[in-house]
Amino acid sequence: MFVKDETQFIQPFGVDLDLENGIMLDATHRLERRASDMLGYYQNEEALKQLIESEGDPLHYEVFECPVPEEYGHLMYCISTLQPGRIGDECYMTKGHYHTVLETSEIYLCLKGEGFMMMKTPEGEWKTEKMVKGRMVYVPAYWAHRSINTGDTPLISFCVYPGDAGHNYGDIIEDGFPARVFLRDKEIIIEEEQ
Ligand code: S6P
Ligand code: ZN
Repeated sequence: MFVKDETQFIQPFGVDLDLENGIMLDATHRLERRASDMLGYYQNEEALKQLIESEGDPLHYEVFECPVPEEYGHLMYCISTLQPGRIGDECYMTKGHYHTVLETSEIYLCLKGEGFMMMKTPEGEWKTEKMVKGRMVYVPAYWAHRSINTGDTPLISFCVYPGDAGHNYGDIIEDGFPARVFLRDKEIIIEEEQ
């Protein structure tokens, strides 16, 4: 048999995407992150708590996925839709993660909106790449990544990454990223952490 143990044999399939609204129509998994899931991530925790109280814990971002074996040889893919807004004056962002298998990369194709991909290595080197409709960002192996929405519409991306990559959030909760993105007087400011 030509099939190897570490990679299941599955049938080919197609998926319909609503590129305008950032929805994967046949998605079987929809992961939702609300404002309360972001406690501990923003500089101004008080502003986040106020938002949760005054607006009833609004949606922050969502990820649509289809089930593909999470193993070597397969490709995971998803649509990630990050709402626009500010916590204090810090732009809405995703939690951010390393891949559990550090030596795995990812492609983000921005379908709508604008913002940045913030990336960092375990050694503290960091980099931002502009995300805007039609631009693709290559997140290389070893780089943790977080999307940040600097616009006033949802930031929608299509992502593809190796099936066995996995997600490591713990290291980001502990160390954060070396820089944050703010919008002050309509100006985007990328500020390094002290
Ligand atoms: C997975 C990929 C995306 C993110 C999604 C949510 O490797 O990078 O699907 O999971 O954008 O972001 P986060 O930081 O909460 O995982
Ligand atoms: Zn990833």
